[in-house]
Amino acid sequence: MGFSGHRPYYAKKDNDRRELIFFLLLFAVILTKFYFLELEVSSHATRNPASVASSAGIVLCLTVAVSLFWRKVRAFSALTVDFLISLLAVTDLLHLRYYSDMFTFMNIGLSAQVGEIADSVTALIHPFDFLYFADIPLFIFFIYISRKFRSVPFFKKIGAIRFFASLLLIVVGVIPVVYRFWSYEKKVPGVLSSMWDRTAVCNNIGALTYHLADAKNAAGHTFFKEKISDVQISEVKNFFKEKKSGRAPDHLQGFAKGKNLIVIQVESLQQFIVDLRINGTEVTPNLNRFVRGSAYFSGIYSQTASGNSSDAEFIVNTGLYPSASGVAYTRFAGNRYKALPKVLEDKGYVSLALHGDRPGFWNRHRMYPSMGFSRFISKKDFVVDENIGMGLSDASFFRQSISILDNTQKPFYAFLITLTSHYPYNFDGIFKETELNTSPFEGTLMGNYLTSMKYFDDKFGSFIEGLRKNGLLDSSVIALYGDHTAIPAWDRSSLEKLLGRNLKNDWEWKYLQRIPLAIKIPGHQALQEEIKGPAGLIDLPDTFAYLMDFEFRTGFGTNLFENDRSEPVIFRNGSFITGNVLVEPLSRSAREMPEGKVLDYEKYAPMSEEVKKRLSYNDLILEHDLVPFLVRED
Ligand code: GP9
Ligand code: MN
Repeated sequence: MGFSGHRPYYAKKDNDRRELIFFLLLFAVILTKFYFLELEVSSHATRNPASVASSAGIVLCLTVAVSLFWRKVRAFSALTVDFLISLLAVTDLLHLRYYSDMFTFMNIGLSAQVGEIADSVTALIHPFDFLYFADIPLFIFFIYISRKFRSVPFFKKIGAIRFFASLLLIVVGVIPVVYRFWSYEKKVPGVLSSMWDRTAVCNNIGALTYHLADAKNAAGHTFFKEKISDVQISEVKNFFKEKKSGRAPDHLQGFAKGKNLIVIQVESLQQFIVDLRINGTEVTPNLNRFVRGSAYFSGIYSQTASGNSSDAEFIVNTGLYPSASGVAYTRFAGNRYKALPKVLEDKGYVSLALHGDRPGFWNRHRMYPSMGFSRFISKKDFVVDENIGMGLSDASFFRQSISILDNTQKPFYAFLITLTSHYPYNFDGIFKETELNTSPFEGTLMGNYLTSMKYFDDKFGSFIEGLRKNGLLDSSVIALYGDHTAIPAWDRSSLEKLLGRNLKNDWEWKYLQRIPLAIKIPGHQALQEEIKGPAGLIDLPDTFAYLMDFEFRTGFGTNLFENDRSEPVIFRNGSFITGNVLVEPLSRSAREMPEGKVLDYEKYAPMSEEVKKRLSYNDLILEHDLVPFLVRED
């Protein structure tokens, strides 16, 4: 080769620069790829300096780390890293186009769904996407040409100075990443482990930092899982085998067999809304009428944890408690469930979920198939003719749902989740369409909440009318409930003012944290009295099983129509309600609700142990994917 034999003195320096240029280019190119990816996530990518620094920090660590590899494999390793990271970016692109969601390592292994997207890859990929890999042949060409015209090696041995300088650069790279993790978690606590909206996380902290957080979650859940013994599995299995159902009225048993099931989960519908009047006007006249024509349960407590809406959905469909940490929908979408949609599909039903948000929000696009829904009609499928707040307006959602249900094969199980009445309840369209004098709460969170409930009620009224017209009202069990509470503790005083009662103490406040549940049974008269006993959404699958005559074997709930219910309502933090007593084992307290009379905790200690046991069984089921074992006959 040209210069061998009499190497000029500057060749060594020249050589240094070529390798440096190579890694600098690699650094810049990777960052650029993610810059463009972030524009696909949102054309208004936030890109605050801390997020940009974090992305740069990650790429710096990667490039510097790979630059320390053995000289002979350095080029190959660097280009492999480049290829893999480009593949990650393109996978994100395809996910964004297909699910409106980022790719997550948590969903790796959901084979059926990987297959589903694989079929569509050719349809989703655009010719410009190949540009994400275009740098790789250019780098190869650069190395090839450089080697052709230089005798000195392109990649150098690592000396001590370079080694320590590289370590220093890695430290420099790590600092902004740690800072961004910390600052984002501080601003939105729990966001990185819950990941309820991956695109929003990505928009806030950058795609690379999102992937790092996601990889951390996936690794944590995969590698730090405790082993489970056969004895533990049998213990959990026995619990469900021995779970007894209490006596319930015979005339309701199987009364609604073969009917359609329509479950409506209403965003932020809190119990105090039912029959509420403000300035002489009923806030939710249609809901109140529906409640009067149904079995109405006024003692239902929200059992959701950090998964909010998705936890309510999870509880209602699986009969399991939410995840102890993180969110069941994002952590355990790969599990095998015998959930309501699956059980009903096995009985010849068609199960479909309808929701006006992006399919990827809360990982629904993954979780629904796992629970056995064969169809998910999301914002991607609805005609988005009206957008309010987070997605399709309830008006349009209900209107379109009517005709979808009309055209669905019978019997069906339809799970509808509303969206417009989402915190902070102040989306423009709500006010345009709703008349309600909320004085003296106009313009406040409470005033807006009442207006959004009135908005929901108007649209719900039209939905019920639509069902009546197409005959579905008389051929379907319709259950309606609120997913979780609406008024945050900081706004306690508004609720006190609205209801004219004192809510200063925790037990008074807790009593108000109820959500309504109404079940309309076709062909059956409404129950005369509301059912006031404490219960939870976890009891819904067993209740449907009783009314519609099917078996539901893997839920922790019990039938809500049982005569002498004594089951505790269990919350994810281990506290529970039994009768009218709120028990908090962590502080060893037992108090009557809502008056707050102190009771002897010791009396409730055995039940606290039972509650703890059930929650630990729940964790084992989720962590170790035990549902298939629970239903296996052996
Ligand atoms: C969005 C909606 C979110 O799809 O369900 O509700 P949230 O979990 O924030 O209450
Ligand atoms: Mn919600």
